[in-house]
Amino acid sequence: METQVGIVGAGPAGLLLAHLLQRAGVDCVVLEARTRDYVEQRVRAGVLEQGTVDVLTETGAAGRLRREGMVHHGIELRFGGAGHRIDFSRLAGGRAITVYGQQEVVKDLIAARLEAGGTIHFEAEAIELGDLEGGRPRISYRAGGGEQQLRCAVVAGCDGSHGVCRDAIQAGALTRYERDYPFAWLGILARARPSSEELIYAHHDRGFALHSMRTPDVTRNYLQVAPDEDLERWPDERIWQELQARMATDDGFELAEGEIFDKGITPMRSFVAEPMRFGRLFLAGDAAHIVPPTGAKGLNLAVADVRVLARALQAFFADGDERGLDGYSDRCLRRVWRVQHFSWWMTSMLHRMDADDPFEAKLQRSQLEYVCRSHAAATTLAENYVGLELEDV
Ligand code: FAS
Ligand code: PHB
Repeated sequence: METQVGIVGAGPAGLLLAHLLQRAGVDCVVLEARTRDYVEQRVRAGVLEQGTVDVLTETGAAGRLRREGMVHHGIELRFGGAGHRIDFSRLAGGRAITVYGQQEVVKDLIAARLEAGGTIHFEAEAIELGDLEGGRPRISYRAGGGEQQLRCAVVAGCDGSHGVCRDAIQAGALTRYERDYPFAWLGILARARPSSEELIYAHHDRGFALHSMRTPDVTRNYLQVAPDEDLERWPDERIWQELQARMATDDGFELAEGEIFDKGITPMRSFVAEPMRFGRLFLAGDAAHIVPPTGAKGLNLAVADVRVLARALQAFFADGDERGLDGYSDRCLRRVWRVQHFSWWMTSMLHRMDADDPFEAKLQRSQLEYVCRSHAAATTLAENYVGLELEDV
């Protein structure tokens, strides 16, 4: 099989890239190891930056998002028994976030690609990449019980943090930056109505908690737990008890409870691979970087990468102009490190770091109070949270 761009992975990065390239008349093939059903059911992120909503809207993939997404103009930081609102309208020039499940974005992009006559090869697992430094890289993949080959001019490695593309880069050509956090998130989906208009990020002596949502009848809540926590030790009633304790306020706030129908534990780590390009291979999304979800950036950073990559590929295939491709890695890494810093900062400010370090706890409290009192500090949080414009980074 031959194409211009071979895309490995049908997550948000791979699917949005295919969507943008198809609109630009660039031929591409998407290889996805899992089934369509699996990728459309996989529960992950839920907060879309303004820039992510804008690119989906501009490219005609936001019909359902505009109807069903929940637009929020702020978040609440909760600590010391009280809540403090960060007002995006006042602090971030009216830019907002939209709460809409990642799997819904994935469903919409798959539908958009198939409606436009594009193909996605599901249950097609890339197993090896070759000739990345030549003009016609090769992707070997397993599908239909046999091994097949895809020849292309460029490979887009959008296969997430456990894919094959990053590992295809020869040793020594890649620098890895890593930080693991001494905790994880226990996340649930519950049939309960949201207990607030906006997301609540709670800092508490018992640990961090987050109240988020998916629809007017489904909430998404997270608890800080030990990195090696065993889900078996968290029956539903214990989860609700802990959420209520950490979300409590002096004026008697209570979280609406309901049937928990999804439960999972997500490790917390920061990771960056530099550069994001090797020959004709371009990494995008989780294949190149991981952020702790406290800043709600994972999905949005993947989208920002492919917006830059799509423009560069369009110029390359239209007029042989390689400047965008040559600048891709540096351009994206500027944003990656901005987002890494913001996600680390939110994580450090809001999680119980080390129970035996009262000095750390006092620093956190001072940081939280400053962010809620200082216009300058609140603006920093707001503009990073709603997402900085591509050009501004
Ligand atoms: P993805 O991982 O989404 O997609 C990669 C795709 O490549 C997958 O479909 C995979 O099946 C496929 N693939 C892998 N290897 C392949 C191969 N060899 N051949 C073919 N296909 C292959 N972010 C938040 O903001 N909030 C959250 O709550 C949150 N929760 C998360 C929970 C988990 C468990 C994970 C892993 C991430 C979470 N994130 C969250 C971050 C998440 O949103 C990611 O940033 C986002 O999925 C990145 O998108 P992609 O780069 O497209 O990678
Ligand atoms: C979510 O709704 O899944 C979510 C929201 C905010 C975060 C992380 C996850 O920071």
